[in-house]
Amino acid sequence: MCNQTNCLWIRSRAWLTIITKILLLLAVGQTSPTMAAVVRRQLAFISRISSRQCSRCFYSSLAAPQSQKQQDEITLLDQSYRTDEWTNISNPIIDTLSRKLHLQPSHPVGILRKIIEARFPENQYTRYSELPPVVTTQQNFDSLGIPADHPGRSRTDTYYVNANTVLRTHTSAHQAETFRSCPTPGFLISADVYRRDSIDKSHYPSFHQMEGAMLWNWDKDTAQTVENDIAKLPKVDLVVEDVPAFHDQNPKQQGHTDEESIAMSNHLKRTLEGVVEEIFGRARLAAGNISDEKLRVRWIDAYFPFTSPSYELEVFWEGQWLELLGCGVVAQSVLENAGSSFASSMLTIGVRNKVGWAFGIGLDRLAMVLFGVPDIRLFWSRDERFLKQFSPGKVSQFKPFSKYPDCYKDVAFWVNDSKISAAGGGQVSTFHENDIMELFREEGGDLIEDVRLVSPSDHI
Ligand code: FA5
Ligand code: MG
Repeated sequence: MCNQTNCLWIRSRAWLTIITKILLLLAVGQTSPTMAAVVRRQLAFISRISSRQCSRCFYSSLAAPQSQKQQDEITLLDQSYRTDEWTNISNPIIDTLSRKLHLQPSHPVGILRKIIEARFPENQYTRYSELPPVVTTQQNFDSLGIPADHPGRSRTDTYYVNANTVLRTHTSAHQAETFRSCPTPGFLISADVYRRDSIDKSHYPSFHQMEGAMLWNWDKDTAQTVENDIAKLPKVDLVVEDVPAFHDQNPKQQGHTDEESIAMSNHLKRTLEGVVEEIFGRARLAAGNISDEKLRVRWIDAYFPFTSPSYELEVFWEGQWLELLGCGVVAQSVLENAGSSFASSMLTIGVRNKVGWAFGIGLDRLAMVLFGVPDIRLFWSRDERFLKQFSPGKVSQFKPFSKYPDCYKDVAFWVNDSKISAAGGGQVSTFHENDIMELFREEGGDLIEDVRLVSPSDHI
């Protein structure tokens, strides 16, 4: 029986058992070469999990880690931050902060960044790729009009350094400051971003995005100016399923004329179609696919609090639709408020008399397609057999260097009885599956491919 005074389960009345299925990846990229070593590592991991003094403490220790609770500071990239009850950053995440894969010229994510950047003329789009990942909640959420009760702000979805500071969850966190300070009409921001999420072959809690944006002066000629700029874009040869520029469910903004909204949406869409054609053309070549069938893409209406109208772009690849990016016409409120938190909290300078578009594209899943990498976690490998396969500016197909069959383990343990919710809504003590994912990742690292809740039961 656990006798720790801070153990949550002692105070709780009803109990729930969760049987969790762990898929241990016997791994491509793993350094120990023999099956025996792999199995030994798995068993050691399982026994570490099951030999904990009190399995109920899993949750309590995750919600308020002992080490972090006792210390009131956390060090991230050589800088100390005050911690509080919102702090939920685990050690594996701290380890990834310094990796900066998008800056490595021989890494697939870095190579892809360069390929995309090359599509955007340097004199029109300033590049930013070293903005630090620790940002304020003002930058990550408030500057973009993301409301206080948005599920993405909850502790179960976002890594909090403390109540006011997070690891950026998207590159849009830098939109406002960059709109203010950028010397060219457009910019590209590439960066590592962090989200608490489930673990599988295409999800990793750290990944990379590239943000792009373009602004025009807002005056009576804007629509015509944008139309002229569309005519200068390189022509693309794709099969495109489009949606109307705007309609009631995906409206233009008050103040924008129909012509302005349509012109900006078209400039945005044609620009991004060019990027996709380039990337997937290279992916086909690298994979030796010489079919002359045209690539299919489709635009879908979307919603983001900081753009309107908003869209997502998907590409049809290997038999399924793959989501690539979110984008839209920048909300005037974002531009008006841009810079308020940086100049002075009392002063809002804003970006006046400008209109434009923005997009955010995920780099990791695209790099998986481009380089034929089957698992997103391979990007974090430090194994030379992975890293040595790639060279700057070159798109090559990944060659698997070691493969073992998957191995499943079932683990049952007790947790606090509180609801198992999809999103915690910002509550500090609400249980969430992501907490368990984090726990397993902290113990087992990248050896664990997938953790799944198989059966919740309260009959034990
Ligand atoms: C955003 O992050 C918005 N900031 C995008 C945006 C920017 C919209 C500017 C409007 C204007 P979303 O959460 O959908 O949106 O992520 C954008 C892209 O990042 C996705 O399309 C996907 O390619 C990638 N992405 C999202 N989550 C993950 C993940 N867990 N792992 C890998 N890639 C991801
Ligand atoms: Mg999305």
